[in-house]
Amino acid sequence: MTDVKKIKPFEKPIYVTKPFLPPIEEFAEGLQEIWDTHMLTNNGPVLQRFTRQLSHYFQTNNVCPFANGTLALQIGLQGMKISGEVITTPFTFVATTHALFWNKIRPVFVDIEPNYYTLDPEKVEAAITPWTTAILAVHVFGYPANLHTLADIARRHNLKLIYDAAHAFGVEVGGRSIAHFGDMCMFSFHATKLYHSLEGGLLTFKDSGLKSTFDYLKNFGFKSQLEVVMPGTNAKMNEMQALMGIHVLKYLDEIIEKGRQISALYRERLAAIPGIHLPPSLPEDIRYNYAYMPIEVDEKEFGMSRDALYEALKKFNIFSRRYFYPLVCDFACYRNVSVADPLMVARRVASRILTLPTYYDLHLDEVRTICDMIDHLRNR
Ligand code: T4K
Repeated sequence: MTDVKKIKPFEKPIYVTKPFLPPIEEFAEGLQEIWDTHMLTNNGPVLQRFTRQLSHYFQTNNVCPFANGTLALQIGLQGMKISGEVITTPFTFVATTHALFWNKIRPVFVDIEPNYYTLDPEKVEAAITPWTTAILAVHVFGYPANLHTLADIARRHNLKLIYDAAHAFGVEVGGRSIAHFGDMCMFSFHATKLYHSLEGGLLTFKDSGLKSTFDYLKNFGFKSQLEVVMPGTNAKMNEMQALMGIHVLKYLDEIIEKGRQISALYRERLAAIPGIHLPPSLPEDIRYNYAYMPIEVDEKEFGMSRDALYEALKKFNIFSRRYFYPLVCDFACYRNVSVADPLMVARRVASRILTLPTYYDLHLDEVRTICDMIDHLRNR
C-alpha cells in the first residue's frame, strides 16, 4: 500500500460512473447520415439499423427499443396485461416499482438473498396469493437472479416471469444471453449504464405476438396513418440515441474487459481490509459485465459506518453511491404499501452497501489509490 501520508485528494472528482464515449470522428460520420436525411425520430433508418443489430446481438427478432428503460418496463407490463399483485424486490432503483405503480399493480416486496442481492426464491414462493400474476425480479448490479428456481416457481404457479435487466447488458449464463431467461427482460441504455445510447431502453421477450403490441404502445397506438388500435403513449427511441447505441456497441467487449480488470484489482486490494465485504466470485458459467462495484461496510469491523465512509471519500474527491438505499418500500410514496416480509437481509444490505467508481476511463492507478484511501480511513 502507498504511504498514507502521501495520499492527497484527487484533483478532479471521481464519480461512481462516467459514460463510455466512442471516438468523436466515428460519431460525427454517423451524424452526417442524419443531417442528409433530416430524419430525427419516428423509427428512422438509424434506429432500424440499430434494431437489426440488437436482434443479431441477442439472436432473436423479439426486441423492441424504447426512449428509456422505465418506459420500456411500463409498456412491457401493460402489453403483457399484468395486473393484481406482482412479487418484487425492494432492493432496486425506484423505477422498477414505479413501472408497476403506473400500471395500477400492487407491488409485493419480499426479501433478497445475501450474496448477490437478488430476490430470494423461497420468499417469493411464500408470498404467492390468488391475486399474484407475475414475478418481477431484478438482476441487480448485473448479478443474475436465481434464474432456474424462479422459472420453476413461475411455471408451477402459472405466473409470468419478468426481469428488470437494467444493469445486465452483456451478461451471459451458460453461454446464452441473459435476455433468453424469463418471459420478458428490460435493459436500460441510460448514460450511467455500462452500455448506453445516451438514454434508452429495450425489451426482449418470448412471445413474438407481443412485438406489434409494444410497437403500437410506444407510438401512440398507431397501426397505420389512419388507424389507432390502442391508447398508446410516446416512448420512441430517437435517431441520435440509436446512433450512440450503434457506436458504443462496437466497443462492448473492450468496456467489459476493462471492467474485469478494475474489479479484479478492487477485489485483490480490498479483500485484506477488515470490515469491507465483497460479493463472492460468480459461478464459472456466468459471463459477468462488471457494471457495478458493490461493497458492504461492516461498521464494527471497519471502525466507521458506511455513511461515514461515503462522506469521508467525498473529501478525497471520490463520489461513491449508496445504491440502493433507502429500500424502495421506505420511500414516502410507497410507505402505505403494506409489507409482510420483515426484509431482514435487504435492510441489512441497504444499510451497508456502497458502490465504488468503475468505468472504462478509470485508471488502474486510480483504483489502487481509492483502495489505499479506504484502507487509510480505516486506520485513522
Ligand atoms: N431499473 C433499474 C434497476 C435501474 O437501475 C434503472 C435506472 C431503471 C430501471 C430505469 O432505467 P432508465 O429509465 O434510467 O433507463 C441513475 C440513472 O439515472 C438511472 O438510469 C439508473 N437506473 C440509476 C441506478 O442511476 P442517479 O440519479 O443515481 O444518476 P446520476 O445523475 O446521479 O449519475 C451518477 C453519476 O454518473 C454522476 O455523479 C456523474 C455520472 N454521470 C451521470 C450522467 C447522467 C456522467 O458522468 N454523465 C452523465 O451523463 O440515477
